Formats: sequence, C-alpha cells, structure tokens
Amino acid sequence: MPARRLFFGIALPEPIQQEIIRWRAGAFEADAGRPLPAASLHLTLAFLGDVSDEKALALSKQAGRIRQSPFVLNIDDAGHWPRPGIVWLGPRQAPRGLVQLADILRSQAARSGCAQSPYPFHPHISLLRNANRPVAMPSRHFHWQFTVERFALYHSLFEKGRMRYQSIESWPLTS
Ligand code: 2AM
Repeated sequence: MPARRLFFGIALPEPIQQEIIRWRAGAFEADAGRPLPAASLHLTLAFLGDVSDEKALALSKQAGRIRQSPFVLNIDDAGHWPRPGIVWLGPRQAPRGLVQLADILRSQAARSGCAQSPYPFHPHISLLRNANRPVAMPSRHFHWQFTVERFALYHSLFEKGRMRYQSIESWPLTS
C-alpha cells in the first residue's frame, strides 16, 4: 500500500463547526478565499507527511501511550497568513495542555523520521484557503470554547478536487 498523508489533530465539536461557518458567512467578503467545509474544520497538532503503514502503526502505538488530562480550548483569535493563503481562528493564549500534547506528538514524529516544521507550534484552525490577497479581517467579537477530550490520527485525502480529512483512530485524554 502506498504511503498515506497523515496528521494528528483535534476535531471541533459539530455544533461549533456549524456556528463557525454561519459566523464566517457574514464575517468575510465572498472573494476573500475558499471556505473549508464545516466537517473539515480541525486543529493540527503534528503534521506527519506521507507515512508508510508500518510507520503509522508505530506512531499510533506511541500516541496511545500518551497520558494527559483534558483541557479547555478558547477560540478567540483570528489571523491571516498571506503567503500560504490561510485565514485562521485560534486561541489568543494556547493552553498548556495543548502545547504539551503537540510537543509530544511532534517529537515522536521527528524521532520516527517525519520532518517537522522548524517554526514554533502555532495552533490554528484554517477557515479559508487561497487567501493570498489582503483580507478585511472581522473584529474579534467572537468566542467559542470547548473541552478537548480526544485527539485523533487523520488521513488527508484529495477527492473530487478537494481535501478531505478522515479520522483513522482517536484516543481519549484522561485525568
Ligand atoms: P494548514 O491548515 O495550515 O494548511 C492537513 O493538511 C493539515 O496539516 C492541515 O491542517 C494543514 O495545515 C497541515 N499541514 C499541511 N501541510 C503541512 C506542512 N508541510 N507542515 C505543517 N502542517 C501542514
């Protein structure tokens, strides 16, 4: 089987996905960028790239041994990265639990030979893609909050001209 493009991430609760896309419809100009579908809204913890099944299994086993408590995630910040063309939402202050979880997964990935970005972890939920021109950003009068109780390994598939993220396996965070 060929290598699959994988990443570890956090799913947003469905009601929050729906609230965000409703808010997004009124918050940006129609030509600001290509909106991601509700079901694709997620926060990436560690990007793995193209991974063989054997390596994916080893990384899953390591992920399953992580012991960490749930944490509260506030989504109260937004930004625009013109070069990759992304408009995103995220936390103004990343919770310690989120940073710890991403650090562990990123170092396990690096040890398994999955090249990791040299940039610090910047937690974000991509909202619009192909946003390479200046974007009028909405005022930050929004705030979503949820408790992160699981994280998952995702397969990133290119289907019918767009990316789809399929959860392969997920693990609970337990106190
Ligand atoms: P993005 O939303 O900022 O593009 C699946 O592709 C997920 O992995 C997306 O959340 C994407 O982040 C992230 N991703 C894709 N390519 C990446 C890379 N080379 N380095 C880090 N993250 C990447």
